[in-house]
Amino acid sequence: MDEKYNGLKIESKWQKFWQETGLNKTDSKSGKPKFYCLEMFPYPSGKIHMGHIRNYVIGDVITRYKRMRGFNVLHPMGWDAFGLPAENAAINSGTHPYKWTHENIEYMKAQINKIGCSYDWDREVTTCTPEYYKWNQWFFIQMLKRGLAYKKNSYVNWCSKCATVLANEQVIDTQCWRCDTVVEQKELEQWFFKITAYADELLAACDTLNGWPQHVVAMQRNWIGKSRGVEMDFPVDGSDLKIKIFTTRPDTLFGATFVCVAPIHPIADIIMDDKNALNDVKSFYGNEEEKRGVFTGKYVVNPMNNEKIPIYAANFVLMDYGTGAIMSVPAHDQRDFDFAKKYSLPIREVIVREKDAAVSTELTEAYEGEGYLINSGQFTGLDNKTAIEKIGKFLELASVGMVVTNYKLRDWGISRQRYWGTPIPVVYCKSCGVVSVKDEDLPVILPDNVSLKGMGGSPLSGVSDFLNTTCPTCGSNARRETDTMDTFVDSSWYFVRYCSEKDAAEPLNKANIDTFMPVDQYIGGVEHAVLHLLYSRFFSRVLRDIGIISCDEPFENLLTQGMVCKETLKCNEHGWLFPDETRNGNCIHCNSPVIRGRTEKMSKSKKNLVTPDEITGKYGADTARVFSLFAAPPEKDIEWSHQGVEGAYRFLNRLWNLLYTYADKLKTITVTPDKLSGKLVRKTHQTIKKVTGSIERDYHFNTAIASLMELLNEMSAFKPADMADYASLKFAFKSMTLLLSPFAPHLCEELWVSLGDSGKSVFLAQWPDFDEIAAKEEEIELVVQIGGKVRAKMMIPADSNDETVKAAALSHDKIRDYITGKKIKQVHIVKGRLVNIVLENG
Ligand code: ANZ
Ligand code: ZN
Repeated sequence: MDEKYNGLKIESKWQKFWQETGLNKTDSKSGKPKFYCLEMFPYPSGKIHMGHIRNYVIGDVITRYKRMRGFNVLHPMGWDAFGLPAENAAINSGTHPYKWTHENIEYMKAQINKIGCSYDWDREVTTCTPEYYKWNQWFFIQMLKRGLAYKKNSYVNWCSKCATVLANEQVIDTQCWRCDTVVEQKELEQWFFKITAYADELLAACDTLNGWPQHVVAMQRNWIGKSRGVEMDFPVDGSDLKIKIFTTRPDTLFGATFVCVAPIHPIADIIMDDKNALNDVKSFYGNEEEKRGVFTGKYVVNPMNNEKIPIYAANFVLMDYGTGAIMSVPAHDQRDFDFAKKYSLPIREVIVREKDAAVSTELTEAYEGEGYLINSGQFTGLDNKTAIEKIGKFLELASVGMVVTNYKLRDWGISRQRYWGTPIPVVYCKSCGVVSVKDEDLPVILPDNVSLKGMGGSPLSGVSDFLNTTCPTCGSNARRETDTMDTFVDSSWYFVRYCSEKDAAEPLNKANIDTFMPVDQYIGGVEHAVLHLLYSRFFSRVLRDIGIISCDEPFENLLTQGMVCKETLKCNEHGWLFPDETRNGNCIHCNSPVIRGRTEKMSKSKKNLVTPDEITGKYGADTARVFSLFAAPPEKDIEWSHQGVEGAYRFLNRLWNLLYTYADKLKTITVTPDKLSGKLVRKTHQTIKKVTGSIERDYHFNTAIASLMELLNEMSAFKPADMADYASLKFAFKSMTLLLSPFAPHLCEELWVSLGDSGKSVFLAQWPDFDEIAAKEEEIELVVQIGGKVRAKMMIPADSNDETVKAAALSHDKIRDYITGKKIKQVHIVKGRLVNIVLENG
């Protein structure tokens, strides 16, 4: 052991050691219970940021801890490697996406390895490789066979100047990212996955996601958005046309004072002559901030009361939900209320809070709550829940309506008119139509001789030797599909691929998958709380139905980690500033005072980024790890602070220095824990208990580290006098090293060697057990007096404070009898000896 702690020097050594000795590898056939620990894999953008680091370090601590607890842990890592940034880099700088991506992966992998994460790289997944995306294609074909993949028309963003389809990310404030042309909507035929076929199951299973943060489960439920309501026809006055509306509130039918259709509803064009006015509303379609509408000039008849009410085209009515048309009840729906106020339409109350209550003289807002019906013909007086059922039935009997269930969830559009993605494995044949590529011809390889100038439709349509092929069925000339898949497809099943090794003969071996799935602990950012998780839950069910996996839910437990934040600096003139753009509190460009801004998520644009290299390069990975784990529990945001990093670094140094002073002496001592006693031994047992508890209880690593810091204080204060003391100290050091090892793995390997009795990696050792009795506080005997007479004796923890001593004395069995019904004047405590209770009048 060197005299001075040097993180950099020891870290690369141990990282190499772990790789070479296969310590991070997972054996699919191990007899131990399995634990699958997974962090969301990164997009290889080129740089690892502190958010990644925090994510991986949390996963690594769990992994190392579980291994020491005897689990066979699967802890893999890979790359979500298809996607737009690589393609944009190609368009902008001419680097091929393949080259760009692979260089980034190499670089990032080195960065990840530098923080000492124990990944089994033999299972590395890179989604842009044919070995991987072959399976995207195979799943697609399976889904096509089952009617779970289909084509329909849908809109894409189109830049007429560049003559290209734009991804949503390439549309900036309604304009093309490259040429600022206003983006149009163009209708194209596209591929969809029928996630709606699983809507009910995905929703019902939300109740089983007990290991997820409940706000994330709520987001899943909302996104699926199941609602039961009524679809009913309103005949258009003076014509044969009908408008079908969807409502969840048929109980308010007597309060409908107008009907609204989406401006892009086909009927709007039919019934409305003033196209300019209609187009104006269309241009505000879906705009959440402003409600806009226009009277169409026509009326419908409310089939319930035969009342004639006007039809409006309104921007807030969406075409792809329900029927694209609604009945508007301003008294009981706030949006309708706002609309009615704006266009001076009548507002009629039909629900009141108390039975038979009078209507309000003037409503200032909609009443959306429960209540009783008024002004509602034969249904007047019913409570509204009953009325919903009765009116639903009534409408069905009268054949004007039907009770239906609607979902907000839409089928998943997976077609992308992009290059850097998985080719969709179908061909178009003049005689056979849409034909899937045969399994034995998979993968359909993404060609690399493509010109990426950012012009035209799908880049693949310009590659003639890709485009032109023969039909798998009839052999005549055919054309390949040139769309590629949404990259969310890649990330919807990568965790299944990890269950077998990279070069496995059977990449989706069922036995391997059944060994490891489901993921026991998934860790990632809350920004994926809806889509990625929902798509993965959907894919898992499809894979289950195909027979690939056996579980329903892919992720047993989910931890959404908080963000890494830092203070921002700003100059009125020069905007955000890097710390080194300031001097003595002033901007170096203009010398005006720097404004210390809010603490915000680290980002390049706010110039408050700290790179992992800065920290690992200066202090070493263990400091970076301990700081990021100590700053807050994993689910909370952490604020980056230089003092915090320094504090973590000091802690590790103190531990190192302390062991250095004792190392030679301790090396030769053997420890038999159950023969030891004393304050330090007790503290050690208590620390084992606390650290284990903090990890088991929601991974509260911050309190675990705090307990270790406390133990170190006690160890520093300890002055060993004899061999027994040295044995106690060694026990404390060994326990400290084991407990700290998931957090600061490199340092602890080094300490473990210096403690000297195994010569093996600390990670091959068992997690320490504590002894409940040994962990118990030392107790002392106190005399309890009443008015100076000894009445009882009691045992109490030696370092109890006065409050505790007083409470214990007053609640003592023997004392209670003397004091019940009496007033206590004073309680006098002589530390370590006695408690005297002085009673009033006594
Ligand atoms: C009349 C009514 C009265 C409504 C009332 C609400 C309150 P959820 O629960 O989300 O399914 N709606 C229906 N289709 C719509 C569309 N395409 N665009 C915009 N709004 C639409 O909401 C269903 C309610 O949202 C429906 O019930 C309808 O307004 C509106 F006191 O009908 B309701
Ligand atoms: Zn453009």
